[in-house]
Amino acid sequence: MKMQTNILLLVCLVLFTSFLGVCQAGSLRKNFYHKTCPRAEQIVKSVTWKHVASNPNLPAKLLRMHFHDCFVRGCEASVLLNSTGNGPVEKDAIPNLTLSGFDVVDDIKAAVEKECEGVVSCADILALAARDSVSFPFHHPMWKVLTGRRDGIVSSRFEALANIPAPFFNFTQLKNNFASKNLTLHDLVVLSGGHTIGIGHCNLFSSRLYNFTGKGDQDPSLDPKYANFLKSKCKSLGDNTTTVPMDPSNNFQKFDSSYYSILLQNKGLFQSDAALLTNKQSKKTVKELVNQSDFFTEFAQSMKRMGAIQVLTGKAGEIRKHCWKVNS
Ligand code: HEM
Ligand SMILES: *[C@@H]1O[C@H](CO)[C@@H](O)[C@H](O)[C@H]1NC(C)=O
Ligand SMILES: *[C@@H]1O[C@H](CO)[C@@H](O)[C@H](O)[C@H]1NC(C)=O
Ligand SMILES: *[C@@H]1O[C@H](CO)[C@@H](O)[C@H](O)[C@H]1NC(C)=O
Ligand SMILES: *[C@@H]1O[C@H](CO)[C@@H](O)[C@H](O)[C@H]1NC(C)=O
Ligand SMILES: *[C@@H]1O[C@H](CO)[C@@H](O)[C@H](O)[C@H]1NC(C)=O
Ligand SMILES: *[C@@H]1O[C@H](CO)[C@@H](O)[C@H](O)[C@H]1NC(C)=O
Ligand SMILES: CC(=O)N[C@H]1CO[C@H](CO)[C@@H](O)[C@@H]1O
Repeated sequence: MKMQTNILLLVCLVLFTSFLGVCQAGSLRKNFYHKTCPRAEQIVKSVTWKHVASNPNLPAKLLRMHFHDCFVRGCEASVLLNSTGNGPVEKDAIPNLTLSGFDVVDDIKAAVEKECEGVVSCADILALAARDSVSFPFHHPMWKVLTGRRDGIVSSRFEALANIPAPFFNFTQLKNNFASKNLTLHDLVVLSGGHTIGIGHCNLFSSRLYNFTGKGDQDPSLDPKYANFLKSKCKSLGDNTTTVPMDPSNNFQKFDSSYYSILLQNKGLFQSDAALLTNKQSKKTVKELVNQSDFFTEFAQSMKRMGAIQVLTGKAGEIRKHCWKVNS
């Protein structure tokens, strides 16, 4: 993997001088706004950091929002649209019930618009804000974000439900879901590491505690002591208000490789987490990613691939004036 990446980099470097563009994801580019809005990325970062400084839960919200955006119609900010009465939008879909951070995106957009009106897309703002929020404690960018995305004009709840993987998915379903976005098994394991930060609602995993096969039983693949802890938090199957940290090992706000360590201790919160141990190849990758510097390197690569899913570029789509509604 490392080797391949290095060779690719080398090939890119050689080709770069003669054929600009070959090594870009789609037609996204590094610093797309350097002429049209030179301070855009700086503004996104400073507004994001201002918010994260007072809300350490924000990185998890923005990272998940970017993931959801990219998996439905591609990274084109459809996740940010509010319903206009013409049917339910992505925000209204079940997986979105717990998304938040929309107000932060709106705040960033307002600051960017003040500097350069109608230039910077909401899709790019979301991609940058996800990166910048996670990077805040590290004081440097944890992955590169190419820019030049444009905003879509459609959002539907139906599509969100059909495209976002569910927490009860098994390995095959997860792999197929990622393959449908041209993401590999490796990307699946690496990006699942996003669950090193943030929280999960009880009802999304409590069947593992109380009724795994419909016989009032517990998921045998879940560590029994951890299951007891979870039961002490989640008192019933239908509890949709209580939340627990997804990473029980240390600080659930800390972006690190501990997701893989707890997974190997059978403390993955969702069935979709535990499922990564049910396949030989993916289990091997889980073990490799316990190494934090390897996880960070691989996460950067996979985020770049996720951030390029079905992007709108060139003259496609539009640059929204407000992230919550399409231009009229
Ligand atoms: C592999 C398939 C995935 C499934 C089935 C899945 C499922 C879930 C579920 C059910 C939650 C809990 C939501 C809640 O109860 O509020 C969650 C949270 C989260 N997910 Fe995923 N997810 C997946 C992949 C990803 C990816 C690729 C990322 C980003 C790289 C990601 C980042 C997050 C984050 C940061 C949270 C915490 C959100 C918060 O604290 O509010 N997930 N995920
Ligand atoms: C759009 O929806 C969000 C919640 O999804 C809400 O907080 C916000 O006020 C709405 N914005 C407008 C302008 O209606
Ligand atoms: C995964 O789930 C699908 C759909 O429910 C099912 O057809 C398949 O048999 C399951 N695969 C495994 C390995 O359990
Ligand atoms: C995946 O790649 C194929 C072949 O290049 C392409 O036709 C398809 O649109 C891609 N799908 C996504 C979701 O990017
Ligand atoms: C457990 O699942 C079975 C089968 O789906 C169902 O009949 C039963 O009502 C469930 N038990 C509880 C307590 O919900
Ligand atoms: C939580 O469950 C209650 C009772 O089943 C239901 O009325 C409510 O709409 C649910 N809330 C959410 C956010 O799903
Ligand atoms: C983690 O991987 C890096 C290189 O990928 C290596 O230099 C380092 O020794 C590894 N750390 C551990 C604890 O194995
Ligand atoms: C955060 C967010 O936008 N949540 C919305 C999810 O969808 C429901 C309707 O199904 C809205 O009431 C929430 O505001």
